[in-house]
Amino acid sequence: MARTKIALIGGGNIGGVLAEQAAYRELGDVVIFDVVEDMPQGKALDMAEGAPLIPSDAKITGTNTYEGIAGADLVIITAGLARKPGMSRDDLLATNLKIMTQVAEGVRDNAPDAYVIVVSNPLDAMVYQFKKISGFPKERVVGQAGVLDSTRFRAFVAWELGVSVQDVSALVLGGHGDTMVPLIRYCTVGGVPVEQFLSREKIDEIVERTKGAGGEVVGLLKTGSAFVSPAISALEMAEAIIKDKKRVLACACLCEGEYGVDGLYVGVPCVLGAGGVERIIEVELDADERKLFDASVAHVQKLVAELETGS
Ligand code: TXD
Repeated sequence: MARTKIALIGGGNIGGVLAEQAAYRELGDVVIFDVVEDMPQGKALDMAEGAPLIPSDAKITGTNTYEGIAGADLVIITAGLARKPGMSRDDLLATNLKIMTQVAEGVRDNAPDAYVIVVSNPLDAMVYQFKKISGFPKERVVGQAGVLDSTRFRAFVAWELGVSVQDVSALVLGGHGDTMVPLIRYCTVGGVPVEQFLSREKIDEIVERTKGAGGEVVGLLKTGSAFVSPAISALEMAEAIIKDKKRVLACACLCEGEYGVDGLYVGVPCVLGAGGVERIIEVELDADERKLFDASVAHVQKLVAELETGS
């Protein structure tokens, strides 16, 4: 049986970590596509030469043509500009919209049966654009944001309590931006609600840090944005699909009625397995959570409206 073929569109910071981890964990054979000549080939060669030490028999190659991704089973898209200090994710819309349109055409024409995970920012608008241009069914097009926002929330809670990161579970819904909605009531430590461990003030501090976590890293790096944690987050989703794990993860899914949202990609919990987004889970939101979620959806709606007018 042939190994799963994983195509990475964009071989920059996130694409590089994705390639390394996907291949070294033997999730599948990996091909890196980028518009920069020779760069994906160089990264692939470097990783392939390290593979005997891991050891991994997965093949890693690089390409500058879409024919190179032909027949991919899974595609992860990180192509596009990343933030620099002072920029919001939304500032990337116009440039990344053009890039995403080209990418969607390339994937549609060369890997028509692929499952697709979009990572490029502004995430909720980019995954919407990919779906629109590719015409792929909604089960096969999903965006990565909630896994990253949730893992950041988990890390902050675990550090505060001095417990294993593994024992903290968290759920962050809504758009991937300042309006994201970390759900305090659904954050647990070893199954116990976090509110039994931390004061409201402390929790609020952690929520604010989670919302600004991407910006905090950008401010320190200065030359780009976070790339290890976003790559590992996307891989968590990729693995759920490849291994049919039916993981319950917060992902940007096309909502068609769920949560009262119609026709927009927003972060909601879903079951990810061999069928892609197999189902969206509707958790109960109280009045305050609902208000925050609706505000986040309104923000995504505004971005998508800008996208539709081509700005
Ligand atoms: O959680 C999330 N969703 C994210 C998303 C978390 C962090 C950063 N996130 C976004 O991912 C970020 O704002 C960017 O929009 C993407 C990629 O971030 P990365 O840090 O990997 O950016 P790089 O290092 O600049 O890499 C982008 C690559 C680079 O090699 C370009 O040459 C390439 O994209 N690129 C293209 N590839 C294919 N096709 C086209 N047209 C193209 N244009 C540029």
